[in-house]
Amino acid sequence: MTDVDVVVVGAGFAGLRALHTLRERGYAVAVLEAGDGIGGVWHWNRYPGARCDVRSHDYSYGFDPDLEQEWRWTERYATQPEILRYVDHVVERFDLARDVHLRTRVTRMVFRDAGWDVETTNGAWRARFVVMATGQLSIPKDPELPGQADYAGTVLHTARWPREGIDLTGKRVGVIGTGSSGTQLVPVVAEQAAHLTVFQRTPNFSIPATNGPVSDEEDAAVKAVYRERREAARNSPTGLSFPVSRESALEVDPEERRRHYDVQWPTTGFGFLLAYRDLMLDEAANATVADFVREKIAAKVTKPELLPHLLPEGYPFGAKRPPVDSGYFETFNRDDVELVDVRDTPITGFTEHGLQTTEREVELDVVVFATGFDAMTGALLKPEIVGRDGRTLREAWDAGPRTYLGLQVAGFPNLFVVAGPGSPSLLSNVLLSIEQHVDWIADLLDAAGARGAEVVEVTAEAEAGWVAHVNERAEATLYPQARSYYMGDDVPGKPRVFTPYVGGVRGYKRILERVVADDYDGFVLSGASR
Ligand code: NA7
Repeated sequence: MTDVDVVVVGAGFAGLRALHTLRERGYAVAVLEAGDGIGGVWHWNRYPGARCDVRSHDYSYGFDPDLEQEWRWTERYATQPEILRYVDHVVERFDLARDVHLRTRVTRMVFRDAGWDVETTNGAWRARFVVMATGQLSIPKDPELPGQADYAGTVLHTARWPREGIDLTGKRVGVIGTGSSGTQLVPVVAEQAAHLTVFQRTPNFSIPATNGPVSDEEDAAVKAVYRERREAARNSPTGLSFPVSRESALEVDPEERRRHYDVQWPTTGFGFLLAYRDLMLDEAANATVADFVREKIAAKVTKPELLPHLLPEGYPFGAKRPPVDSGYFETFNRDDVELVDVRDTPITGFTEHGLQTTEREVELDVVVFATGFDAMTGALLKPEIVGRDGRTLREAWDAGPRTYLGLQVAGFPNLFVVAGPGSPSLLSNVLLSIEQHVDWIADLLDAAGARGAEVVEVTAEAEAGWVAHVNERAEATLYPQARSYYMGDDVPGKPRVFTPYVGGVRGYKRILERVVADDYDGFVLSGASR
C-alpha cells in the first residue's frame, strides 16, 4: 500500500491541474489513470474530425501566464491531436508524468480512519483525501443492439477509437448518433468512405464552427490581453470570453434581432445560446432563435426530401447541447451519403453483413457508435465508493446525484469531485470550471490543515439546500423540456434529474466566495491531525 496525502483519480485536464496545484502546495499526490496514456477525454476520443467546441485560446490552462504566452494554437477550434500535443507540453513543462500511474483503474474506495483506502487494478493506495477528476463524459455508451457477435464487420465507438487509426477508404460505413461526436465525424468519414449511412434519432440544432487558422495577428491580439480575457471569462455566465447580451430577444425589433443573429451565428459557436439573455428562459424568445437556426440549416441542404428529417422540432434550441460543426448538413448533399431516420425505421439489430432496420438491411463494413456517454454520474459510480457507515455512493445517489456545490457528497468525507454534478461545468467552458474547482478544493485543504482538521465533509442540510437550489434554477429554464444527458436521459432507467447548475460560472463563483467568507458554511472541518 502506497501512502500519499491526495489520490487524484483521472489524468485528464482536471487531474493534471489538481496534481500540479496540490504538489506546488506541498501535498504528496498520486494520479491514478485507467488508460494507457495521459489526456483524459482527448486521449480516448481519437475519431477523425474530433475537435474542441470551445475556442482554443479559452480551452487551455489559465494558471500560468508564461504557459499561455508560449503556446501557439494553430486553429481556432483545436483538433484532438493538437490538444494532446498541448497536454504533453504541459506534462513535460511541469514535470507531471512522474506522479501519474497509468493502467491503474480504481475499483473500490473505502473511507476509514479519516482517510481512504483505494483499491485499483494495479496496486493499493492510502490517502487522506481523494479528488475525483474522472470527467463528465468518459464512460462510453453502447446502443446494445442484438446480434453484434454475429456481425462480420468492424464495430467502433468514437470514444474508444483505435490509437493506430483505421483506414476507411473504400469502406461502407454506418454512423449511429448525431450529437457532437457524430456531427464532427460524419463530414470527415464521408470524404474517405465509399458510402456512408447516418442513423439519426434526434435532429440537432448544430451551430457552424467557422473554424480556421489562427493568424499571427489574432494570436498576438489575444496574448496582449490574455490576463484580462481570462478574468472576463471567470466573470461571465459560461466561462467564454465574449460579451453577453443583456437584452431580451422579445424586446428588440424583429429586423434588428435578425441582424444580431446574422452577426452572432458565424462567430460565437456554442456561445450563440447567449445571443440574448432569455433564449433559455422564455419559450417565445427561444422560438425566434430556433426558427433562425432551422432556416440556416434548410439553406444548406439541397435535397428537400431530407428537411423533415434534418430540421429539429419539438424541443427548444439549446436544451440539448448543440454541436458546433464544420460542414455537417452539407454532407447530406452528397450522393454517397444517406440518412436513416431511426424514429421512422428503428434499428432492430446487427446482421452478419450490417444493420437491420424495421424496413431493410443496410450492408456495412464498419459500424461506428457515436452514441455518447453515461454522462456526469457514470465515471463516479463505476468504482464502488464506500463512505461513512458502509453506505455506497450508488446508494446515496439512488434517486439521482446529490452534492453540495458540486464538490462534495454528504457522508463521503475527504472526497472531492472536480466538474461534478451540481456544478456549472457541463454548461460552461469546462477548463475554466476545472481550474476554479481545483483552486477552491486546494484552498479548503489548506484551511483544514491550518486548523489541524483531519476530516472535511459537508452537512446533509447543506447538500439538501444545494440540491433544491440547483433544481429550482433548472426549473426556471427551458432545459428540462428536451430529452438530453443534462436530464439523465442518456441511459435508460437513470433517474430523470437535471444535473448541471444553471446559475452560471460567475454566479457560482460568488456563491463559493460567500461560502468561504461564512467560514466554509455547510462544511464541517473536524478532528485533530497534530
Ligand atoms: P451525445 O451528444 O450524447 O450524442 C449521442 C448521439 O447518439 C445522439 O444523437 C443520440 O440520439 C444518439 N444515440 C444514443 N443512443 C442511441 C441509440 N440507441 N440509437 C440511436 N441513436 C442513439 O454524445 P457525443 O459523443 O456526440 O457528444 C458528447 C459531448 O462531447 C458533447 O456534448 C460535447 O460536450 C462534446 P438522441 O439525441 O439521444 O436521440
